[in-house]
Amino acid sequence: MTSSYPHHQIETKWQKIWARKKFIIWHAAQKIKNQKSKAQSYVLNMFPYPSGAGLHVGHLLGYIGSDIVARHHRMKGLNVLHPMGWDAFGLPAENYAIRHKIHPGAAVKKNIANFKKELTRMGFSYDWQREINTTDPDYYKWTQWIFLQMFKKGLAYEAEAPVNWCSFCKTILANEEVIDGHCERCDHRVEKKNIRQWLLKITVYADRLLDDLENLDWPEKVKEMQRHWIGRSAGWEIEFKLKNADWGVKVFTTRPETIDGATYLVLAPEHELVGRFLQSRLKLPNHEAVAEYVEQAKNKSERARVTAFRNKTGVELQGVKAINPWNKESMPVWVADYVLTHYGTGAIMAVPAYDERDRQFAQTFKLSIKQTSLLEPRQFRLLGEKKVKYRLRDWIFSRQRYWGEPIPIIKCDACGNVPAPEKDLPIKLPAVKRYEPTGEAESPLAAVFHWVRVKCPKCRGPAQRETDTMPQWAGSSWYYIAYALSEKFKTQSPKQFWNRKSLDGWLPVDLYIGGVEHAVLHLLYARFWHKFLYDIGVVGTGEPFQKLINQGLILGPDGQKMSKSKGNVIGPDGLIRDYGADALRLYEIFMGPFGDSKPWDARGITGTRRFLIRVWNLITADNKSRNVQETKNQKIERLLHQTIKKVTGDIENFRFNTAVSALMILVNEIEKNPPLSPSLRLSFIKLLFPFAPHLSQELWQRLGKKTLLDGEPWPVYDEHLTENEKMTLVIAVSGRARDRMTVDRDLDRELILKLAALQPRVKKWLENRPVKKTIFVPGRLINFVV
Ligand code: ANZ
Ligand code: ZN
Repeated sequence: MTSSYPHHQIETKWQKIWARKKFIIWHAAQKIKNQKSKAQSYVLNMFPYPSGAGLHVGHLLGYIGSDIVARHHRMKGLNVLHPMGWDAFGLPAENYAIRHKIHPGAAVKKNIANFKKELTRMGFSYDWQREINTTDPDYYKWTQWIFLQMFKKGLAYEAEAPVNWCSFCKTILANEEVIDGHCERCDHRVEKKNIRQWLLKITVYADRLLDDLENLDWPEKVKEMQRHWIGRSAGWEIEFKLKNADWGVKVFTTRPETIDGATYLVLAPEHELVGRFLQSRLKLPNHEAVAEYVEQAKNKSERARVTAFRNKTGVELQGVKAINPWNKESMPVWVADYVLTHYGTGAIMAVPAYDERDRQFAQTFKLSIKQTSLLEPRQFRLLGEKKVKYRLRDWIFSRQRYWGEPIPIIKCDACGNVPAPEKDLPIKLPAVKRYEPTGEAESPLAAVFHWVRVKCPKCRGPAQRETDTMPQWAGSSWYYIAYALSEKFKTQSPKQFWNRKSLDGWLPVDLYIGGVEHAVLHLLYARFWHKFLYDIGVVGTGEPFQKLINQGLILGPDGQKMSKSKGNVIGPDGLIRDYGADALRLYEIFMGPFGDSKPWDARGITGTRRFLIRVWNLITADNKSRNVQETKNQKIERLLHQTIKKVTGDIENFRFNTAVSALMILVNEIEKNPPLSPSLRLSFIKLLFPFAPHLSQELWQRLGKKTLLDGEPWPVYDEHLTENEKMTLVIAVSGRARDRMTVDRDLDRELILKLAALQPRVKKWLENRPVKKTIFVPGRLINFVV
C-alpha cells in the first residue's frame, strides 16, 4: 500500500508543466498589472553564489519558506513577483580559474545550470523569465552605470587604503584568504600595504541609514547590528596642548565630565603626530622602540586590536608632555594600538579611574590613577566642542582582481580620472592569459595592453583604463531592482531601462528572506545604493526591503555547521530521489521554528513522507467512491475551519512548523471520521498546496480539476465555526444550584469537573467537606454530593 505514492512520477510531471507553460502565463499576467493599484507582493530570496559544491539542505530552507509564502499569496489573489538569479562574481570562481586555467565564466555557467536544475527539482515557483546573472555584461553594464552616477556626484573617489599583501606570493589577498593573519596559500604572515583604491562615500548616508532603520519591519537583532556598524556616537572634541611644542592633540570623548581624572593621553600608532615625532630632528629618547612598535601594530587586524585589549601593549613618547586643559596638570603621552586610527580623532584622554580599558593599561604600565569627582556640564562646556562621530568608514570599492566588474574610469595624464562615456557601457572584461593578481599589486587586467590603452574621452590624448574591478558586493546592491524591471536588459537608454512605472509597482520588496550573516555588509550596501538611486530619481522609495526574515541554520547530524571539511554536508539529491521533494520541503520546515538553528535528523524525513502517503491514500481511496454525498460532520467541519485559520495565520507569521502540525491533526481526525465530504477534500488539498505543491496539484487533478492551484482561491474560514462548541452547565452542591459556567463542549471531563469545583461560589461549599459522589450530565449539570 505504502509504495503506491509515486512521488518521482508526480514531481517530474508537474515540474515540467510549471516550467514549460504555466509560469510564463503567470508572468504575463503580472506584467500587465504592474501597477501598485492591484495588490502585489514581491517575495524575494537572497540570491545564491553558484558554487561548484552545489546546494545542501541548509541552503534550501529559506527558499522553501519563500515558496510557501509566494504560493500562498498567489492563492490570496495577489500579483506575486518571485524571482531568482545568480551572484556570480567573486573569489571561488576566480581561484578555480587560477587552478584550472579556465575562464571563470565557464565554471560559473556550469554551476548555474546545476543550481537551476536543483531548484527546479524542489518545485520552487520562480519566475525564470526574470532571471539575472551579475556577471552578464548586459547586467553589469548597469552596475557600471550606477558607479558612474556616483562618480559624477562626487561619491566615488580615490585614496590610499590598506590591502592584505602576501610578500611571498606577491599578491593582494581578499579578507577571506587571510586565515588568522596568514596567507591561505603559503601560510606566510600577511602585511598591510597601502595602495591607491577607489572608495564610495557611504559615510555621507550614515544618518539616513541609521534613522530609517526605525521604519523597517526587520528583526531587531539585525537592526542592532547595523546601528552598531554605523556607530553614531555624540561626544566632545577637546584639545590638549603639548609642552614645548606648537602642536596640540585633539581627543574624542563621550565623557568630558571625567576630564579631571585624565592622567595620560594615548595616540593610535598611525596617528599623524606619531609620524611627526619619528621624523623630527629632535629625536625621542626611545625613538627606536617607538618606531618598532608602530611597525608591528601595522600588521595587526583591527579586530585583534580591540578584542585583545586585556593584554595591552604600548610605548611612551618619552620627553613629550601634554597639559590637561582643565587642571593644567602635565601628563605623559603614549602610543598604543587599543586606540584606533579611524575612530574619533585617533587619540584619547585616558581616565583610568572611570574607564576600564584605561585602568588596565594604567596598571600594566604603572601610570597614575586619579580618583576625582565629575564635572558639571557648565564646567566643561568651555573646554571643547560637541561632535558626532561614526564608526562607519567609506567603502573600499576596488579589487585588484580579474573576476569582477571593471570600474568604468579612464585615467588621463592631462585630464585625470575621466568617466567612460555611457554609450561605451558595458566595459567588458577582456580575455586574459593569467588570472592571478600581479606582483605589482595590480589586477591582471593591467597586462592586457590592447584593452588598457584607450583615447581619453575628453582630450583624445593617450590614456589608460582603470584596471581595478568592483568588489563582490556591487552586483548584489541593486539586483532586486533589476528583477522588478519589466523589460529585458539589452540596448536601452537609461530612461527606458529604469522604468519607474514598473519599479513603483513592485518596490520596496515586501518580504526578503535570507541568512543573518548578511546583517551588515550586503544589507547595508544595498540600502546605501538604494538611497542614492532614490536621490537621483531612479526609484521612488527610500528603502529597498520593507520586511526581512532570517531563516535559521540547518546543522549537520552532529550538531555542527555543515561544511565539506567536516564531512557532514547533506545534499538534496538522494533525498529527493528516495523520499520526494515534497517530503523534503515538509521536513525542513517541520524541524522547528523557521528562524532557529537545528540539526539534521535522518529519520525526520521518513515521518513527513509517511504523512504524505496517508494523504495520498486518503484522497485517492476516497475518490474511488466518487459519489459521496456532501454530508457534514459537525466536528470535522469545525476542525477544518480552525485549521484554515491556524494555517493562514501561521504562514503569515512564518510559523510553518505549526501549520504542518495542524494539517497532521486534521488528517488524523479525518481518518477517524470517514467518509470525507467533497468540499472538505478540496479545501484540505488547497491548504496543503504551498507546502507540498506536487502532491496537492496531482490530487487536485485526480479529483477532476483542470486548473493550477496557484490560481485557486485560498480557503476562507467562518469565524463562528472556528470557535469550539460551548455548553453551559449548572453547578450544584448536594442538589442546590450554586453557580453556572460555560465551557468548550469537547473539553476533557476531568478538567470540567476540576473547573467546576474551583468556581468561587462552589468552592466555599466544598471546603472541608469531602465529595462522596459526582453526577455529570453533559450539556446540563454537575452535582457534587457532600
Ligand atoms: C574619556 C572617557 C572616560 C571615555 C570614561 C569613556 C569612558 P563610543 O561610545 O564607542 O563612541 N575612544 C575615543 N576614540 C577612540 C579611539 N579612536 N579608539 C579607542 N577608543 C576611543 O566610545 C567613545 C569613548 O571611547 C571615548 O570616551 C574615548 O574614551 C574612547 F569614563 O574618553 B572616552
Ligand atoms: Zn585627457
